[in-house]
Amino acid sequence: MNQDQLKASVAQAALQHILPQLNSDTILGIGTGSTANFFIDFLAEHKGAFDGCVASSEASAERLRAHGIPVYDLNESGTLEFYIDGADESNERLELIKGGGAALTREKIVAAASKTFICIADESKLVNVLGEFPLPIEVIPMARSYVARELVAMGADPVYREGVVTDNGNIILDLYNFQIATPRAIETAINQIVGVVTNGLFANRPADILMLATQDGVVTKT
Ligand code: ABF
Repeated sequence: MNQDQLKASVAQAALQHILPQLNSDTILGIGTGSTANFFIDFLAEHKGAFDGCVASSEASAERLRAHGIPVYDLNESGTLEFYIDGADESNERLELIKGGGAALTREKIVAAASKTFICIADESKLVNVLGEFPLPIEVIPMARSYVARELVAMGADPVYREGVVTDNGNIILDLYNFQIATPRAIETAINQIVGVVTNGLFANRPADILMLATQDGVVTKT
């Protein structure tokens, strides 16, 4: 299987996992990215089986609406039963780096508001130590240089993602050359820098279930 086929297979497996637990009141949290897109497209075939979705990005909201799936504001939905989303990296503790698609803040909010976070990815995303993938940080635009200096002082190499404005009107700094041996502590420390909206480490609230597509089938880790 190529990478797209792997992504489609894990999206289908996640759908089969949640389908028996859906009812007409269920509102799902839906993430962003190519794996989440496969999930949205498969989910559309079952749109009578649940109420609707909260999306972690404008792009996913549009894709859901195009399938005729109702999209709710998180403020009107209450706690979500499941959040299904991809990741850029995961370790064995299901701590993640997310935000390669610049939707990290909304993703983190939807994850926080969900009972069960199911992360779907192909096996290339599983690593021993997080940080090979550059860690995204969403920053208030006027704080960009200040935050970058603070991150350099932490030993990282921040790079401004040119031309990208998040759905919240902010900018992204990507941290290169930054091995993350203690994800929970580093997530908390970066969030303490004034001007940081959030960072792409999902360690204090990791995934609950990681479904990984391999050439031999989908492996589920909890
Ligand atoms: C999102 O999608 C992000 O947090 C992450 O950046 C990305 C993973 O992308 P893909 O599924 O396209 O590999 O959930």
